[in-house]
Amino acid sequence: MLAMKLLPLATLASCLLILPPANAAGRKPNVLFIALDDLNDWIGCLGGHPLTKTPNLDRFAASGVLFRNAYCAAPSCNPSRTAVFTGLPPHRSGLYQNTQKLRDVLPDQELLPRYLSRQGYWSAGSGKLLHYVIDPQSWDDYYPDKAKDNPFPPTFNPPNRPISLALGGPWQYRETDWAALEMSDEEFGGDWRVTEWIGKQLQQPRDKPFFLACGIYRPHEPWFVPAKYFEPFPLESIRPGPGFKENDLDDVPAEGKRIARNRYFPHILEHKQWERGIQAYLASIHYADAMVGRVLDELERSPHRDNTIVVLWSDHGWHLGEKEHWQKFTPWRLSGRVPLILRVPEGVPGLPEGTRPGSVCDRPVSLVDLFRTLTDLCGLPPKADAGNRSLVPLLRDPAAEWPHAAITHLDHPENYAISTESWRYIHYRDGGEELYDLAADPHEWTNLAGKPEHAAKLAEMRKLAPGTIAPVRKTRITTQ
Ligand SMILES: [Ca+2]
Ligand SMILES: [Ca+2]
Repeated sequence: MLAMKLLPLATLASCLLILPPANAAGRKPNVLFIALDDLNDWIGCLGGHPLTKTPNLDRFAASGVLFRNAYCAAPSCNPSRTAVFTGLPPHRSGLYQNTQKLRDVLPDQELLPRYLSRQGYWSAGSGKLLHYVIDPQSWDDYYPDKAKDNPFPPTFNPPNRPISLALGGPWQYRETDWAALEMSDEEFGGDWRVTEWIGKQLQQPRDKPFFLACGIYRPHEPWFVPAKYFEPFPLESIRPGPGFKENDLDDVPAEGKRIARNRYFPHILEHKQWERGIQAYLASIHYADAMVGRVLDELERSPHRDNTIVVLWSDHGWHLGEKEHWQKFTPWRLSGRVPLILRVPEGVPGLPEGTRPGSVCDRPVSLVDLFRTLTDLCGLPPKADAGNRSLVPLLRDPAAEWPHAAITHLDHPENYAISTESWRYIHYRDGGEELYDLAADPHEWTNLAGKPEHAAKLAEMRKLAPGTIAPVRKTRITTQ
């Protein structure tokens, strides 16, 4: 009798030993993580510019949840990406600027890919995911070469630069330049190579769930892309973005004017390059969209298609003359608002029903919440210090109650913007303030901060600021 009773127990034990390291529902889901660089809301499904052509982003949005009020943690590459990969916003990490080196400021922080690897995942990436470094310790594999800590594959660089925009002086970023290149995608290299490698990874059988991160560099400058991507945008059709308004800075405080007037826009006007710049940005977006399409197509024919969460985001937006500004680094919506789309298949531990195709969510969310969102979706323990806000309730019901605001920090701890669903508040280190009613004024043309009838709303928005704001943490390197 004793032997007969023990046998099933032994059998059960052996069954437990051969189960995969996943929950009872099955294997952990894979994550395909697609980052775009400097892409503002000029995508079809966000309606940012009437001429833009982004059929692949739009079809992906139609298959999942499109967040229409998603904001970066900071409107520049390094702090925005660091926040995504650590789960720490700048006001907690002290990393606010492009010049602060990740591993000087946060030597021991575990980044998302390493965290997932420690939970049984295979983590790999390609292209720009962090700020011009790979951080090799964080990945199991990386293309082109983890050992060289350079995330960029070979990319064609035209000789005799600049091509379109004369160099105005040492203040000008030398990559602010644009041109249509008479070559194929493959000859151009760059993001084509990144997406080629990502596509190959998607076709491989895997004995572990994967975290696969695809860093697409366009529409980051320089706006050189193959000529075919310029074709839908003839120069005579080009118009400024819908957010442009003459004299829009008249009601902006002094610190806002200082940030806006960074010399680029007058320089571009002087050289009669405004329309050409807009054309090149649209072409670069169209190219980036085609690269996204390559990855989505590879996922469609991948054996992992039905068990892969897809996340697509841009690190921040971009101005092309709006508020007399050309570039990023501003507190306004055009810099801070980003495309964010998630698609979750059925059977995922944190959301067994998956996302509903064609969903839109207007709640204000931050990219810094992606870390916790992914660990929740994958059924993994949350990273202890990465904040506790998860987007899963909104993936389940995009209209769910959401009492939170999104904070976007500029390069100084006392310069920040707070976004709710209908309002935006901007605070400057010298005490200057702006308040915008997004329902009536989506382009932030009319600053209501000084209007007595909006005093109560202003007071309400001020209270949403973080209670504690970390100072800028010093690094060994102080120049870019
Ligand atoms: Ca960027
Ligand atoms: Ca204005």
